Parts: sequence; structure tokens; C-alpha cells
Amino acid sequence: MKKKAFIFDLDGVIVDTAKYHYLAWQKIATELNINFTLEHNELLKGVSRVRSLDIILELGKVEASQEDKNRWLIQKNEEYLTYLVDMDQSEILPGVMSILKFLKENNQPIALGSASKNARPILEKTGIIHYFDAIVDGNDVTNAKPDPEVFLIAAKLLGTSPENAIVFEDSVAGVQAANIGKMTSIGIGEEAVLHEAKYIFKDFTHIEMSFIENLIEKK
Ligand code: B16
Ligand code: MG
Repeated sequence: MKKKAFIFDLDGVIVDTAKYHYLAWQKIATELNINFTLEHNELLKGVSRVRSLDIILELGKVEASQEDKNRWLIQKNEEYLTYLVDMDQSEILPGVMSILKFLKENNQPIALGSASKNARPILEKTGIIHYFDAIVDGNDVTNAKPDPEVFLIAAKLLGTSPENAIVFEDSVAGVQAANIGKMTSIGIGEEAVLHEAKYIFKDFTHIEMSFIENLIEKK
């Protein structure tokens, strides 16, 4: 049995912050007269803040100066942060706590691998930061998902090879990053969206502990 590494994405996997990102971006899009739907929002999942703005501007065929872009990036994050003020443990998605506890009880290394620069305060507010042996977020990487950098750093910090790392992801870009990094990708969400993942579950309540046990014991 080889030492494993369990790497969790944050937004859309541990907490349902995707809805807050969406609302914050929608405000900017509305101001710019850009039609930005929930379907468009899928393109932003797992993608950095800077790239997200570019995608929205491309959707609206809007060309903007760097100065304007910088202003909108600040505005978006300020708006997003207002949704985090009252965040607590109740925002943790169903089934997540049981898996984190099970992994800890079984002495499995756990890391966060998120594109978000707001990851640490979210883990603190939800009271689960102590579950993580390593935290790699948007402040630590230069290449955004689907580049595997964030997960490769996480696996390294946990002292495991990429082949023995297991990644939970809700975004297409994140699943691709795990696959490119030769890790086991577990998609959390809709099969139609995440079909590139090795395993797909609608949410964590659909994952049996025997499935996790098998991953731990896999050679
Ligand atoms: P921030 P994840 C990602 O987090 C989100 O999915 C994505 O929608 C967001 O744009 C990105 O973080 C950056 O977040 O603006 O807080 O730095 O899913 O990789 O945990
Ligand atoms: Mg995500």
C-alpha cells in the first residue's frame, strides 16, 4: 500500500461559494451590459479571477484598458467578500465533513488545491482549516488550472507522487488539471459536465466510505 494524498478543491467542492462568485460577476456583467448566465458561469469554475474577467469580457465582446480591468477585479472581489462575512460551518457542502473525518481517522494526508486567493479565510471561517496538512491556493501558483501546478505542489508538500494523489474537483478545468498531472480525478457534480473525470459523484453524500477505503488501500 503506497502513501496517498487526498487533495480537495475549495469552491464547489467543500463550500458552495460558486453561487457567490456568480452573483459578484453578474453585477459587473450587468453594469457592462453583458448577458452572463449560469451556463456561462461553468466556464469560470476553477478559473483564476483575472482569466474569469477576460472570459466575461470576451462573451460581451468588450475591449477594456488594463486600468478598467484592474478596477473591475477589485470591485468583483469586494462584492464577493461581502458574501463571506457571515460564512460559517453551515456552508460546508453535504458529506464533506464525514469524508474529512474519515481520512483523518485513517491518518491520510489532506491538502487543499484551489485557484482562489480567498481560500484561507474561508477555511478559517468554516472551522476546518486544521484538517489540512497543506494548503495551496491562488497565491501560490503561477499557472492556473487546467495546468496541474496547484495539485503537483500539493502532492509534493504531502510527500506523495502525483500517481498516488486523489483530487476532488467540481470544475472541468480542475478535472483536466488532475488528469494532466496523472492523478486520480474525482468529479463532484454533473456527469454531463465532468465526464473527463475517472470517477464522478453528484455530491459527497453519494460516496461510500468503502470507496475511500479502496483508494487508500490501492497499490
Ligand atoms: P478568487 P476553486 C476558484 O476556486 C473558483 O472556482 C473560481 O470561480 C474563482 O474565479 C477562483 O477560485 C478565484 O477565486 O477570486 O477568490 O481568488 O474552485 O479552485 O477552489
Ligand atoms: Mg471549484
